[in-house]
Amino acid sequence: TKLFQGKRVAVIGLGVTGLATVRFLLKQGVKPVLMDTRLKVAGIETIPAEKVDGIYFGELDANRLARMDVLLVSPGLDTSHPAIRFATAQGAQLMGDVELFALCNEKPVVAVTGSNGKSTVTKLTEHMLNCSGMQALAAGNIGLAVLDALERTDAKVYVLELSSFQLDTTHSLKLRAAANLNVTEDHLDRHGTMAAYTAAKQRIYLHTDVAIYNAEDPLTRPLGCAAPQIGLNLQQPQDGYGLVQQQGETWLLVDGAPLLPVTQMSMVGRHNQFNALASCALALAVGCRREALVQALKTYQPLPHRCALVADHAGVRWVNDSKATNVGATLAAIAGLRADVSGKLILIAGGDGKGVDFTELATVLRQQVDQVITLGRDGPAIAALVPGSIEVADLTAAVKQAAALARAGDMVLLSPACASLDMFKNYEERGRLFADAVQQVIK
Ligand code: UMA
Ligand code: ADP
Repeated sequence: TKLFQGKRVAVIGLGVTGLATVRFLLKQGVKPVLMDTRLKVAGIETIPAEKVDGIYFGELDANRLARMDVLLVSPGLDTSHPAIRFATAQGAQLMGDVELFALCNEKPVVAVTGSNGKSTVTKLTEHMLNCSGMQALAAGNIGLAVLDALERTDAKVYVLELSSFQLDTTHSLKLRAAANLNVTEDHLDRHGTMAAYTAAKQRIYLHTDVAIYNAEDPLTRPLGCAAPQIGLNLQQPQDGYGLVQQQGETWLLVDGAPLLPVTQMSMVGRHNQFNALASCALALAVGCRREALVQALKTYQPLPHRCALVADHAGVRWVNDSKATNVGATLAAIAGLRADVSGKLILIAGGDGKGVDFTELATVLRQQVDQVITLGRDGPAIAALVPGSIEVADLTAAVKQAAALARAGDMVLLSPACASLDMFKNYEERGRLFADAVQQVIK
């Protein structure tokens, strides 16, 4: 309750994060000023107007901000906004909801960041700990605001998914273990450079007891971090983690001993073997039982829209990987699935590329994909990488085109390498429409 006593506090951004922050501050007896650059936001009516010190919509007022002592800024808002810069130059303290969580939380926490695989590792780690009877709760970028999670008395340990934006405004989060899964090009429209994006992800290691990184991705290697490190390496086991051959099968090697054959995991694909190792390392760091790791890996229900089989009809498999919103994710999906396809791999890609360079895709598309079908704003840029690509107007047309080409043994994979926002509400809607269109063509 001493928190922010006598201080003027602004909550900037009133989405999921902002509203949770306001609820938290009201409980602490703080009367914040609320702002959002949008003209209206859903859910604001749940906040009693008399309990706060004003609600301001529209462009941020630099002078109003400069009168504040503390700015609690949402992750969706660019902290390089001139009004925010002006206020911090006058001495206002900038922090995010995760920092506020860190200042108040007393339970053990593990956390995950990375360009791809965060949600999978977060949910899988939560499942492992719950299989071990530990009452874990996943929160953060996965959807449940960390300050709402803080109120949950049923939670005994937190598994946080942290975005680069959340890490940028977090300074004192103490972790039992931290994992940075990979760093590939994404969000450059906000971070500006790969160096800035990489540095934001490195912040996860600031105060951790164990630093888990991807030994095959140099950008994830902890810099200036004194904590014990675990490098995860699928090519060559190290630090007790990797893949080993045993009884003619490939097993996960976890903490120095074989754990389980990968064929017994509920998830497929090489990237998910990596995700499994990361989750095991995180879960063990907070005392998960080994048998619970095994049970969890066998029973984990993959999240929808991530390499999910939506139909298997006349020998053709249709896979929805709509969550692949950047190049790295699509490369992982192709690498993970290709070996399992006896016939042609037909890829549907395209959408909003967020200003990235697609050339990294070219070789893989030419060598591993048999037919590329593109749509969306940046569809033409992807089609231009591969001779013989087919450009279509929308997702339904893409599915029809794929159905006309597919034969028994083939796989049709929606893995766009792009955000969905040019044509859909979000990646979930894109994935659902894909599944619906598939049902139409196979019936
Ligand atoms: N916005 C404004 N003006 C404002 C505040 C926000 O225009 O004053 C816009 C933002 O640019 C953004 C949208 O409103 O387009 C939402 O931003 P927000 O900060 O209010 O977001 P929240 O609703 O609080 O949701 C955030 C995370 N969203 C972002 O970081 C953009 C959610 O992750 C997260 O689940 C939630 O907090 C709870 O912790 C979503 C996400 O898309 C899944 N994350 C990005 C990603 O994974 O790529 C980083
Ligand atoms: P995030 O929460 O980071 O977006 P998800 O677990 O939701 O990650 O997975 C998003 C996409 O990234 C999936 O569609 C999948 O194809 C791909 N992916 C998952 N794990 C990895 C990984 N370890 N490396 C690269 N790509 C991955």
